[in-house]
Parts: sequence; C-alpha cells; structure tokens
Amino acid sequence: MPYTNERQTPEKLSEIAGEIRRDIIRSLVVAKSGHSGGPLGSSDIFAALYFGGVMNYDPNNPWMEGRDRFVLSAGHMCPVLYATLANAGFFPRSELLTLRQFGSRLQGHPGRDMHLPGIETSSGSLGQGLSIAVGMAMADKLVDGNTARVYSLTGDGELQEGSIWEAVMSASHFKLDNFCMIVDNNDCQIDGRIGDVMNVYPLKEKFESFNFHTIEVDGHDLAALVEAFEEAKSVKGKPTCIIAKTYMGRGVSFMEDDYKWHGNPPNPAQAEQALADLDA
Ligand SMILES: Cc1ncc(C[n+]2csc(CCOP(=O)(O)OP(=O)(O)O)c2C)c(N)n1
Repeated sequence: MPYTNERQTPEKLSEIAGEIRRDIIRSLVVAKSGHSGGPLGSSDIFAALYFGGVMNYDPNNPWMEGRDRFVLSAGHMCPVLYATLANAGFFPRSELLTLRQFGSRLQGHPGRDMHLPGIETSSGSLGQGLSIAVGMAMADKLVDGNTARVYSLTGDGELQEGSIWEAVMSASHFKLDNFCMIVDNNDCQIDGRIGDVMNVYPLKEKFESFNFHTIEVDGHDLAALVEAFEEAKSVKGKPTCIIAKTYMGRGVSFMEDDYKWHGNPPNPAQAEQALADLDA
C-alpha cells in the first residue's frame, strides 16, 4: 500500500525514509549506472516533504488543478524522487526497477516527455530547474491567482551555476512567498568538497542578502524538516530558502560523506551490504 500525504509522525517518516533509501539501492543496482550519494542523503527531505503533511497532491489525480508542485532542479538526483513518488502511489513501485532502461519512463534525469505522474518538468542541466520553478511560482501568484505552493530542490554544488542567482533574484524581486527552495547542503559535489571546487559559502548570509527568509536545518531531523516547511508557509512577502545540512550517502556505511559516491551505483555485493546497513 502506498503511504498517504497525511502528516506522519517523525518515527513513521523515518521508516518511510528507510523505504525510500532501500528502493534507491534496489533500482540503482539493476540500472548499473546512476547517482547514489545525493539521493540517499536527501531521502529524509523527501520523506518530510511528501509524507509530512506538507504538500498538497493527489497521486490519483496527479495533474489536479491547484496542486503544489515540486521541481527537482538537481535532476541527477532523480532516483530519490522516483522512489518517493512510487511510495506515494503515483506509479507502481515495480517500475523503479526499470530505472535508466531504454523505453522506461524513469530516465537518468527526469523528462517531462516521459509523462511520468508527478514529474512537473524536465531537469538535469544544473540551474535550469530552479528558474522553471520560479517561473511557475510567478505565474501562479502574479497571473493566475493560484494559491498553491512551488518547491524546488538544488544541490549545493549546483549553486555554482550563475543562473541560480538570477532565479533567486527574481523570486525575491517578485516577493514570491509561494516559493520554497531547498538546498541539499551535503558539502559534496562530483569532484570534491564544495569549498575546494568553487566556494559558495556562506549560504545563510547569501540568501538573506537576497531577501529570502532563510532557515538552516539538520536535513536528517524529520520533525525539524516538517517544522521548517510549515514555517515557510507562514512567511509573507518573501520566498524561503531551507538550507538542509545533510550527509551524502546517508545510511550506507561505506558511502557516507564520500563524494566519490556522487555518481556511481552499487554493484550487487555493495547493494547487499547497503541494504543490510539500512535494515540495521
Ligand atoms: C549545466 C551542468 N553542468 C554540469 C553537469 C554535470 N553534473 C551533474 S551533477 C554535478 C555536481 C553537482 O553537485 P551537487 O549539486 O552538490 O550534487 P551532489 O553531488 O550533492 O549530488 C555536475 C557537475 C550538469 N548536469 N549540468
């Protein structure tokens, strides 16, 4: 049975996050390619957002008028989004095992043209998803009078894209209080630590200077994550940025906080070990 979007307790959310992580491992080992670290590290954020009573969505009516929308700007992290959507009942969990296969709706980066329920737009070219999400929030608030909310998650390495800051500037200028950005701050990117590759810190001060309501949160504390999303809903006249401090590969001993797991799948023996770690 899929989980519902009614608010779950932190204990239940933790159980669901574990299920999401196991599904990520199961899909990646079959795919033999794809990203492990970011998806595992952000699973708690997804559990809170989709199962913490935060977002308004209906898996039986995925394109319903007035739904809240989520855009995964860090498109390479899609194994976590696919696992979340499947656990929410947008499509069968068995389809997760088709990840990255020819003809599958679950491509290596989300594709709007795949018509997978729950995927609002294509993404994967870093930076672009955020601008699309800001455009959605602008249209909702300034044109359509739609009170729904728009959420978008970026990686911290993704913040090195210049277009991110154009999107942030626009969200602030147009006072998009219906827009909530989440930064997966795992301090890892494809080639190393954020500060070594191209420093984006300090984050809180940067977002505050763009007039965002800015919340720093432990990205593995499910109660705190739900609280942060609720706080964002109450903010008027400005957008919110939630900086979620996470660890890449969270829950799998040999992947944790190691950027080398940014873009690799586990092999069968590693997947077995990963599932054992997650069960423990
Ligand atoms: C415009 C663009 N440039 C480069 C890439 C290749 N790329 C994919 S993910 C990534 C690193 C992103 O780091 P981060 O956002 O921190 O994600 P994480 O490593 O935490 O998954 C890069 C360089 C891309 N997808 N798009």
